[in-house]
Amino acid sequence: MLASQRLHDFNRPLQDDHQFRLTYTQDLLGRRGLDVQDIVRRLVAFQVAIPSWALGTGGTRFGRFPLGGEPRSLEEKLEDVGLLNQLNGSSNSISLHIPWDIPQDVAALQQQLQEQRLTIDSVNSNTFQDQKEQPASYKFGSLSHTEQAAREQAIQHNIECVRHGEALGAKTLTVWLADGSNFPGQQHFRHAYQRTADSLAAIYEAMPSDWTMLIEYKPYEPNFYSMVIPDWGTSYSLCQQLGQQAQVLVDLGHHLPNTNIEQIVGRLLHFGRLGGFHFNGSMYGDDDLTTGSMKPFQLFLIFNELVDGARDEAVTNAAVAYMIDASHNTKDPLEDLLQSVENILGAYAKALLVDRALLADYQAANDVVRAEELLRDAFLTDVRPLVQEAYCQSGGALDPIGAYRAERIREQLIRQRGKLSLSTGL
Ligand code: PSV
Ligand code: MN
Ligand code: MN
Repeated sequence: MLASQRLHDFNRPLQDDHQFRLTYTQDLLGRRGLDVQDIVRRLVAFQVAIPSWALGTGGTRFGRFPLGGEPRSLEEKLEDVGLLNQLNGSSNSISLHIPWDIPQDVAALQQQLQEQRLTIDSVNSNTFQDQKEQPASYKFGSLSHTEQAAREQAIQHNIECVRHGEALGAKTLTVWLADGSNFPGQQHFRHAYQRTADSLAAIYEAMPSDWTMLIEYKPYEPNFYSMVIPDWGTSYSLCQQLGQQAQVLVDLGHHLPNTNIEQIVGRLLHFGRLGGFHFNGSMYGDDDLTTGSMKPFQLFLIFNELVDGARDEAVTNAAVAYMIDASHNTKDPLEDLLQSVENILGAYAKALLVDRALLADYQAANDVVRAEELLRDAFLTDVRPLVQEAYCQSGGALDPIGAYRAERIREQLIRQRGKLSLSTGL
């Protein structure tokens, strides 16, 4: 844990410059009738969950090059998330992946969560790998498997995930299935879908009534001919059959190139089925790069839909869970997560600048150019002083990565955990 006095000392020499930039931004936006304090309050309240599997190096099926100081246990993962949250005040929860993160000492973990003011966001099941001593193999699928024993095993694993989550106060189960086929003819599309729907129904029934099941889709990989849940339409149809506690999860990297993700977000909001996000950056596919590193305009347009939906009384979508799903082999994962959160907050801040009434007028008048320019103007506004102010107001660092480096945190972690420590992950 970082002493808050250290962050205070770190911020002091940066305050003068920050205040200058903040005042300028406040004046500029004030002239447009925007309430900057309200925007900052919203940024302070906005929280993005950190996945346990992003705290170490990974995200490659080739070589893994450990950076050192990676968390070796769930307790150490919580420590890392607590640290991130101290630095930026925007990451107060962690997503777990079972069996990598099976809680051992539940009482001790509960206490740690309380001390670090963290919560467990979601529990992710893993039926894409075989575990030691597991009787049935997932080589040919899990919830969709042709053999009942494999399906049953996968169902029980998901229920077990819910039980682990319950012990720690989580309320969300995220299901991502690797099920699918690699060659034409390998799998009967309709039957595989139905087996999956039936398996999900068994899990859904075992879930407590205040839990949400998030169903993730992905068009390819590890199966390259067909995935059982390849697209939002399939996720949506499964949710419709399951009930109101089932919601679609949009992972930004799980789309074919050039997919209009913001429109998918708008559609799901319209249907009240947008359950959550896995934020990441994508150049080609499921690249799991830093959020906002590749397509910042797209990220802004996604937030534009979210803000629009939140302000529209006709939209009855339940709360959306925000998570990061990334994995790195070249960057320090903690620095990457700080960057990702900053880009997410920036995109959100920009979406809050959009004059929705004016946009609606332009749309009604089919003024294509003005409507587009309105969005571009918000996107091109420098909102960094607002994000920094939000960090500051939540007791964090004006420059989280700067503070992380100044405090030599990675070096400290290497001293504590060793140069070769490898965290469990993808
Ligand atoms: C695999 O594509 C994946 O990246 C999915 O996005 C899941 O959310 C994540 O792994 C963790 O299982
Ligand atoms: Mn994901
Ligand atoms: Mn993925």
